[in-house]
Amino acid sequence: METIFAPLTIKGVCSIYVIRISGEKTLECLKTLGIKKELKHRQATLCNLKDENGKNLDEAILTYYKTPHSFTGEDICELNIHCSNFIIKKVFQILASISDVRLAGAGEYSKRAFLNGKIDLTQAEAIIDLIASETKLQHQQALKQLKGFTGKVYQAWRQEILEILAIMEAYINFPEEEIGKEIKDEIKSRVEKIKTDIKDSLEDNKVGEKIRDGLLITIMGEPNTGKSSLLNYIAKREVAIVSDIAGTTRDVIEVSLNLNGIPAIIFDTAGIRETKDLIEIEGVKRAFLKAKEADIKILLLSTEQYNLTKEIRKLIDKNTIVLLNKVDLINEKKLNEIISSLEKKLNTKVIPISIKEKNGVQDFINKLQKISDNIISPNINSIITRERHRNELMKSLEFLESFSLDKAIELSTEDIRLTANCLGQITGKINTEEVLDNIFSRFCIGK
Ligand SMILES: Nc1nc2c(ncn2[C@@H]2O[C@H](COP(=O)(O)OP(=O)(O)OP(=O)(O)O)[C@@H](O)[C@H]2O)c(=O)[nH]1
Ligand SMILES: [Mg+2]
Repeated sequence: METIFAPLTIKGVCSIYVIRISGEKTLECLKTLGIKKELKHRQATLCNLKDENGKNLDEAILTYYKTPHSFTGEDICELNIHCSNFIIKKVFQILASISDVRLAGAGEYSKRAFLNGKIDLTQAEAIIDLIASETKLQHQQALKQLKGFTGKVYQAWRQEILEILAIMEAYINFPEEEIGKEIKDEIKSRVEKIKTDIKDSLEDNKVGEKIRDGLLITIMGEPNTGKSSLLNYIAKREVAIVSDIAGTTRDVIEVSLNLNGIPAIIFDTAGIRETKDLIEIEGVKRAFLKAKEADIKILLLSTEQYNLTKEIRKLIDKNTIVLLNKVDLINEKKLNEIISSLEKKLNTKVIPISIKEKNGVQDFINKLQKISDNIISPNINSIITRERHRNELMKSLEFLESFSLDKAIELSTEDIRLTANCLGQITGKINTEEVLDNIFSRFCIGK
């Protein structure tokens, strides 16, 4: 296999730039860079790098990892060089001039680590998640997965399935033997147990995926109630255009948020109303779609506009926060009247706010955090963190559900074998090039 090299850091205004070399020719690469010193495993060594004419190029710190005790399992050397365009270019040129040495492709280090059995696929995915993590929960989840917690669960299920498979295959190999009742009962109860475990893991409200991708929060309401003003307030910047013209927002505008460690994406949408304007019609359609896929909906009414159409009312559920904005425009008596009439009609609490005067907004944020917490907390330790894993588990469950010892043994064994395949796909015990390419192509160079 070719030896590969790539930067681990980005060129910019910084002092040190790190290049990793991995593969059989790592030591030859170092020699070509003029390094004569003997390098010790996992030890940093100060070295002089030379150019192709043997002239001093840089003073660098090199860390060497001897195969198989490295990230990729191959010989690795990490060069900490000075971040100069000239030095970087020279080192790249010198390395690329060696035969069978080339620049690494996207995700190639992690792919080699996987192929050499250093990490499983869930751990490879966790590397991407860890690097992308922005909130405490994302960080915790990715780290747990990187430590192998997720992979171990899938592995244990697969192992159990493989043991059941072994028992059943023995009977296929010796057809004259009848499966005794005791063994049948044992197989049945072991299959039942895994089925329950997989079912339980699937009933997690997709919290693992929500932690990765963020809770979806949609602000909706009639035109001019202050939806864009609310988004800007939450985002602490002017992301959306605010105006007193009804129908200002026509597309979906999104902002990422960190709700006390919980990642979220909040969407501002077009004001919902009947209109003949084609662009606005499309905006309203998108607003409804966003409201439907949201984990949390914020229905924004205003003291100028608090009538509710049937369509909007239908969208209200237990994860909807109803806000009455622009309370600065009316007196307290009128406000109390409106609030109590709305609460009676909608059978839910209505929070009065004035975005203009920043009144009541904290009550709203507290409520938003409480609802987010209620969605995430019950399943905070869910195992599934990606749709890919969920799909394989759903397929596994289908095979286990179709499994029955009343079928011909060859058929029931096939259900178990297919279950093992699906579970194997998650950690990569059974790998198809397609799955691998799909996963590693999401990495960038140097990972
Ligand atoms: N008095 C008062 N005016 C407000 C308040 N919040 C927003 N506004 C004003 O209400 C008008 C509409 O605000 P937007 O945020 O554009 O409303 P919107 O709901 O996004 O409107 P569309 O995009 O048309 O659906 C603007 O003139 C805002 O300045 C408030 O708390 N009090
Ligand atoms: Mg708007």
